[in-house]
Amino acid sequence: MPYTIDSARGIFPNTLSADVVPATTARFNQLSAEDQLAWTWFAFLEMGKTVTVAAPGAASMQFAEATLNQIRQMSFPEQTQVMCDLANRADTPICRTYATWSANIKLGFWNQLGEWMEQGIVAPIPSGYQLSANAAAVLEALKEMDQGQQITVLRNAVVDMGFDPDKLGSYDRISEPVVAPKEVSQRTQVTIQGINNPTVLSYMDNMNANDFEALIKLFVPDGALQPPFQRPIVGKDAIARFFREECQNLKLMPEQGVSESVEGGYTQIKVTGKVQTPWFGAAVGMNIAWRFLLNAENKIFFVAIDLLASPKELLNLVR
Ligand code: 45D
Repeated sequence: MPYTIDSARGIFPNTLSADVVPATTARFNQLSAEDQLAWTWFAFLEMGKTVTVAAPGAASMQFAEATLNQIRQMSFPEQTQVMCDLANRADTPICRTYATWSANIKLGFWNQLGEWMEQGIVAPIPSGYQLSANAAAVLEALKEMDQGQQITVLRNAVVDMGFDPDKLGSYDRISEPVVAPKEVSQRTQVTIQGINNPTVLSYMDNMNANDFEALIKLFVPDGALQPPFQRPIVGKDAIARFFREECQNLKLMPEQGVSESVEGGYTQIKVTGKVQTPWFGAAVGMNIAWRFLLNAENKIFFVAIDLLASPKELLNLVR
């Protein structure tokens, strides 16, 4: 076989992803817990000037409800302690519960706490809180980014909090209920300038329809999917789980692409375009590249999803 997952990761090496995101996340993680909470608060207020978060429905939030109510009953100092524990990734019952949640449940949990902080139900960031010089510099860096990059930094901050899931041992993962795929009559079809490969088109259309069963059939059994700034997820079972847990109600809007035959009957295809998350809807269009490697049977051996460095990168289809 001409490719391994590892070598596949290097296709279209000219693709410039937004390295500023992991760099900023690393700087954020160096801050004290107090600074992290205040920083996220200020970052969230900053974002709120231009976009609003779409709060998840009750069905998605039911799993966080018990913990949220527990926090609601606490005194302000206790609430502050819980939030610092989460930022510190401490070993507490709440931090352990948090670790079992999918990214969307974690985001919904913080979104609720943020609302309660605004309403005075949960301890606010003390008025006049002074960010450390480092934290202030990281906030300035965030302001320079495009919105897609900003929301990715915020998402990373939230996902990394709580007890380390790798240290939990075996546990039940808690994620939102899976929605039914869209009715066939409700589905839309993408068109991609320069691309007529049916697998790539079906990938986009099935993702947009939340039809994860059809979507996973496009992959080879030991295929891999690499989300932005992450290691590849390998194998159909793991990828299918990722689709159910993290990919509901995304909107993929691919625009253009380039396709090229490579060794062993494989085809490499790069597509660029926009992606919307249900959290922000049409208000935030992330600039994305998909780098596909398809085998001779036109099955997906590998696909990487990159958050691009700039809108200019949308036009970079260099092989
Ligand atoms: O600490 O083709 C307070 C894949 C202060 C699949 C707070 C994909 C205290 C394959 C403000 C309360 C998924 C890879 C905190 C495509 C405090 C595929 C709260 C890509 C924390 C295309 C903060 C999908 C809050 C992509 C509430 C790229 C923060 C999806 C909330 C990207 C932040 C989705 C939110 C992104 C961030 C979503 C809601 C980046 C959401 C980000």
